[in-house]
Amino acid sequence: MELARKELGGEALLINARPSAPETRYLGAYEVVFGLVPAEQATVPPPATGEEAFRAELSELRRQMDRLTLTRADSPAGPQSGPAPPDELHPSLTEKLAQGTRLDQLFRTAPGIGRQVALVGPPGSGKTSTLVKLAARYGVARRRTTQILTADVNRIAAADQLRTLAAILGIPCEVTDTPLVLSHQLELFRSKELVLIDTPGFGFREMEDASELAVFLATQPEMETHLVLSASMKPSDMGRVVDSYAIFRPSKLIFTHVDETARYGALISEASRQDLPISFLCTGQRIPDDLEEATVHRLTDLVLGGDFELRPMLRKGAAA
Ligand SMILES: Nc1nc2c(ncn2[C@@H]2O[C@H](COP(=O)(O)OP(=O)(O)O)[C@@H](O)[C@H]2O)c(=O)[nH]1
Ligand SMILES: [Mg+2]
Repeated sequence: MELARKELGGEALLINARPSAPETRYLGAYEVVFGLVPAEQATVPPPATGEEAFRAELSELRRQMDRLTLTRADSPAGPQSGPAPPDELHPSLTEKLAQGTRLDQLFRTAPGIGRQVALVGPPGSGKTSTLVKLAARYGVARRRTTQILTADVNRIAAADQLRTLAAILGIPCEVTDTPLVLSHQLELFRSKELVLIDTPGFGFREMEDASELAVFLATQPEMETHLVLSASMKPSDMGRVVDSYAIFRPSKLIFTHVDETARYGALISEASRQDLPISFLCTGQRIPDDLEEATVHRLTDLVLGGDFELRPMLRKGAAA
């Protein structure tokens, strides 16, 4: 970025970055394309020093990320159209609330990530974008040595998309097409302070294809697997997805698309039913801004904000 700004001026924008082809690698590890936007649109801050420079660099990265649109063509959990379906708490939860249990006692949160993290979940739930958010927040911002691995070789261009995003962050990204390769890579990168693994999204009818990867991840002692779910899913669909992903033995839940719904009953129901803590909430597409560490306070606030019928139940529980 520094060189580009020297040559092209403060408005230089990173348009593309990818690992160099073997024949041009002697020139450098990455091939980058810079461009200029008209002066009135340019918002690149003036060069700064120290902390300020680091922040400017981060916000520049963020701006670059925003320009890259991730595909969501295969998303069964896309934005809601039409009126929201009626909210539906799992009957056992409704019963507990009626008996006086407080809403905030029905679920747990466990924000943060371990050293080896895999994100699993249905297609379009937000695994790849969440992984990049985590890489920026827990890798780049904390200056940890980070490695991204992607097992998503099923979808055309999925790995390229992640590679591009990773290159912008300056994080190496390797494709891993079988659990055997993945196991070699985990060994190879065992000195990295953070290893993030992206996985393909498996639909209901594809869960059989998931079993080899699921067994591998579930039996890695150090692996922390987060199940990524769209908060805007219908409660019954979410329940089915969570049940089918049990083969991965996820230890935490991440809810994405929190900005696209006002109904959070399904989210709380599943967290409670599975007794799995919620680690993060994703509230939009911006990388890495739209990632929040889950807290009980924030979640109860969400539920009460969107679902007024629950208010008396919470009060009743609180009084009890
Ligand atoms: N509005 C909104 N969009 C999101 C959120 N998380 C991901 N997306 C978008 O959902 C689409 C699918 O995300 P992606 O990460 O590719 O899903 P994957 O198939 O599970 O890897 C992309 O367009 C993302 O930008 C979120 O929290 N809110
Ligand atoms: Mg993906």
